[in-house]
Amino acid sequence: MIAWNLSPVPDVAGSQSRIELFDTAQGKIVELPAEPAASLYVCGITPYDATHLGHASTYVAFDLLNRTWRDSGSTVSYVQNVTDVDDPLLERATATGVDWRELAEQQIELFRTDMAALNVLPPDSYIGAVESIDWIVPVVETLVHRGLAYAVEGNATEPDGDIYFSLDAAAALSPEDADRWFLGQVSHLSEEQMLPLSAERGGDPDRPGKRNRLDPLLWRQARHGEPAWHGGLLGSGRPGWHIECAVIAQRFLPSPFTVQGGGSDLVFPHHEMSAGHAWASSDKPLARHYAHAGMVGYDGGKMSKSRGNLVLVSALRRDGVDPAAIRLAILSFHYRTDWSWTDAVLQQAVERLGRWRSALAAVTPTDVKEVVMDIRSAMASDLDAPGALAVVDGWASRAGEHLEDEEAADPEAQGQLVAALDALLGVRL
Ligand code: 5CA
Ligand code: ZN
Repeated sequence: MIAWNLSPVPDVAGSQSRIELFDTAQGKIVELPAEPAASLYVCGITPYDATHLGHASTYVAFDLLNRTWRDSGSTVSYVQNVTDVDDPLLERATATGVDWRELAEQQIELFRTDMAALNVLPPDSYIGAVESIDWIVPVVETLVHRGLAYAVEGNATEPDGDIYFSLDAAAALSPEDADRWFLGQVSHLSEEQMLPLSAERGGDPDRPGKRNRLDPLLWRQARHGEPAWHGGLLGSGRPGWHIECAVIAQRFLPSPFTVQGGGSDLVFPHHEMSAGHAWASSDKPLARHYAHAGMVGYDGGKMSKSRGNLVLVSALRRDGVDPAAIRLAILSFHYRTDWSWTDAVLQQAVERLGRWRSALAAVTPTDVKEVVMDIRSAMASDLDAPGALAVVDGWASRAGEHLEDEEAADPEAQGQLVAALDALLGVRL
């Protein structure tokens, strides 16, 4: 599907060097490989309640990685999916009496306009689950042929033939291979810790007939009233969630690609299982590194539709909030922390943006050099956006003192600073 449009990233003199990022799978900060071509997959929306501040914050976090990488001289191949058919979307469509395709289309369009407004660079490939089904089916067939997936018998309510991934069979593959996949590779959770998370996040640990309670669904047979597609030997149905991302990522990016990203709610089971599917179907690791953004709540609690406290980017924009201020509010928290959206957070961002804009009148070429150098070093250090904002704050307060006695503005320096803040932080002054 089409992504969204954004004007090109402005040029900034000089460049970033080594980039450090926290890798969830390794449990520590690592130096990213200094390669000319980096690759990034970020898990996209399930389009039924887009775009709340939590979504926005996760995409802004990986946009910072994208921008920091580009600033280091790498090209970045960026892929994002859209889970445009899945249980929660179908449930919401039924509950609201809207066709599921129409609901998805509306929400995807809203997401595109929100992302463009927040100055989030678009992915090179923006791929829906529905358009991937023809690529997913042969991969699941391969897993069945290799004895790494199996069909479960039905019962009074469920049909025969739902296909599950065998975690135990996959974990036994190539034990001597240093790159091999094992359960817990990404999350480091124990199976006791995994079970409740699996139930909470789309899994079905209590389904009878599964070989391991944590085995995830690969292919769901057609049910009455649900959309279904031809599945070759698998029968008519639709794909499970984790296989969608594994197949899309492997189709559009190298194996392994550099960074798999998403919110921390995806560490388990989603990224754990996608990594297992990729390994079991291709003998190649999915990604070199796994990075996760913290969860955003509202006023100290969870942000959720059922609590009626979703803060939507589109609603803020409708109220006249400058999208640059929304982005600055997000950047005021380190991407790995869990934080809460409040009116005060937004107010502080609006004021900060105002201070920066006024200070532009007194910017000098030396200021630009220093600010750019210090932003670069903050961003290279695990995307320390709050550190970068502190750098700009420092300049703005010094510049503020000189506003009165400044003879004439320096339009060239102004242009350079505006370009740098846009290119490096995605903030448009
Ligand atoms: N379609 C799947 C991924 S394949 C999905 O999780 N969709 S989603 O719409 O629920 O979330 C989209 C992205 O936003 C995911 O990366 C998710 O981790 C992230 N996300 C969801 N809720 C929050 C939140 N409250 N705070 C931060 N990030 C969030
Ligand atoms: Zn995903």
